[in-house]
Amino acid sequence: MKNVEILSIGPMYPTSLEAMERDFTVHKLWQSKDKPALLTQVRDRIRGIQSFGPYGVDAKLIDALPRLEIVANVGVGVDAIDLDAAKRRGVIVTNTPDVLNDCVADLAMGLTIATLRRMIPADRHVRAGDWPRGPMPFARKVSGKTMGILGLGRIGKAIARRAEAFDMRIVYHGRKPQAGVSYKYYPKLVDMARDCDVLMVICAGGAASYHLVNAEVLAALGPEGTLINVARGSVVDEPALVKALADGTLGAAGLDVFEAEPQVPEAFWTMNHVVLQPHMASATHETRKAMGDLAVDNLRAHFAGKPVLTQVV
Ligand code: 8YV
Repeated sequence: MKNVEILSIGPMYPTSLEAMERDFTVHKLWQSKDKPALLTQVRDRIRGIQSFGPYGVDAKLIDALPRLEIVANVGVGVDAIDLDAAKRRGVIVTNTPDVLNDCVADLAMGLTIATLRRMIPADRHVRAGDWPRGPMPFARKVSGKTMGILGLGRIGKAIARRAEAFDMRIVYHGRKPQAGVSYKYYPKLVDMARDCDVLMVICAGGAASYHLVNAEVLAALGPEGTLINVARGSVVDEPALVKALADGTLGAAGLDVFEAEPQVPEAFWTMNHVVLQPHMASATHETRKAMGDLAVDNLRAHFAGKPVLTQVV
């Protein structure tokens, strides 16, 4: 397959990249000092793109590559890929579902515990030598609380299983109730927010979920409520979140994702009731390798004339 040329538009796990470079001729756009020049040079030969979550594939890029057949994304979310443009051109798009469920769910629980139990301020309290001067203020209990899951998909269910082990009560909101699920379903997000202690955001990003978590939902979650977002920054109205946290309308937040990553509103930096992560949920050696390998397997399957493994469109 060495004669097949692939455009790599974002980094991936080193051994997966090596594997892709063994099988294909790979042009690494993300390493190029002159991206437009590289694109002009290779555009007529590129048959596949390997993309990575935040590095989008827009209609302009798809249309600039006349021989493009497949976009293999490293990541389950494909909100940064123009799926309509891909469909119009008959370009296959694949993602990396399931292999990241555990890690994203683990971090979601970690953020929940760290935020409610105030683990980051407590760590700072010890490091600053403040302990001998007095104890930390009390935190909030995790076990027994109600977690409202926005988006009970594969990862949402993995989070729910973990939360159940903490004796949390699980409720959920999504477009429709799911057959075979015993958790209570809320047709309206704002009603679920009013009834839960922790609002866990794990729905897909994109136009359909844009700013679903707005000022009204945050107010319903309330001064003793906690927002955890391991989905996409775009699902939450970020200025409304900053305001709700600043004026105490909302209790606390644990955030792995932001609206304009890697930019994080400076207002969050000094908030002790907010735990911040730089979009890390899938970022373990094991999972990033599994995601990279799956993307390469999709490319291999396609260029061997076989069906791809995890097709989105
Ligand atoms: C990645 C993700 O961190 O799979 C996704 O959709 O959000 C994460 O696993 C992302 O692709 C890179 O930011």
